Amino acid sequence: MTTILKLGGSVITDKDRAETLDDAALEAAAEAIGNALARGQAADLVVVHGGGSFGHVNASDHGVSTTQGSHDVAALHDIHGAMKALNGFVLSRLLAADVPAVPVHPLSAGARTGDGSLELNAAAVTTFLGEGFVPVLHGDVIAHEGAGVTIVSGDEIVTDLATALEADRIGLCSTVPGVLDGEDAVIERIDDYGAVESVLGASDSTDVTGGMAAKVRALLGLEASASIFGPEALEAFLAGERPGTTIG
Ligand code: IP8
Repeated sequence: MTTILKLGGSVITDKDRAETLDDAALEAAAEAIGNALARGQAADLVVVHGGGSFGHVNASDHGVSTTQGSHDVAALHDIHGAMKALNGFVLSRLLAADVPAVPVHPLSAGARTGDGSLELNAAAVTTFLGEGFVPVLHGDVIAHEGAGVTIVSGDEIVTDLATALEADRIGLCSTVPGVLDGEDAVIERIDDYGAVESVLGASDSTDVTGGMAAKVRALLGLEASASIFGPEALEAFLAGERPGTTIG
């Protein structure tokens, strides 16, 4: 049973203050994961995290997005360095919670072809899983044929890995308790993008990879259904429940 869990960048960082962790939230998430593993839940777990206040500002300063590339090696190191720094914090909190976490940096594990398709080599992830580790990936810069480097978001990594690993469960831990309707109530189930398009707004901080609408659209394309939920529901998700909004 393979589970892919995305920890949203806005959950684990203070999205409005440059390169600032939300350490309490990160530690709580790490503890929830550690507790689940100790109880024998979420056996084959892959963690992916977003950037939040790390990476996005660097990317936007250098004019790099998922489609707009750069050949500037300094830009590459600046963006990757910010994401690697955040990944280091995530790993340290997971290790402190007894999670056997290992980094897998997308920069060195894949590329985009000329048409922008992502080709991620999942060999390290599957082998780490088989050997009992918890691979931890993140949004990153990635080589892009004809464009230098572009951004790959954590969400894109989640959807790509979900297919490659034939994941059974996909969870996106976000700051909100699910996808919200016009009255801020959690929508229990989404099967069709058109039905919710009008209530899905854009993200309000600097986010070069695009908010809730993009998440829902990508998750609807997957074989397995996915859950979007808030940090308070992380333990429930890892225990096998479907908190928040179920997509697809
Ligand atoms: O927060 C972004 O990852 P995301 C990674 O999952 C960047 O969109 C900007 C380098």
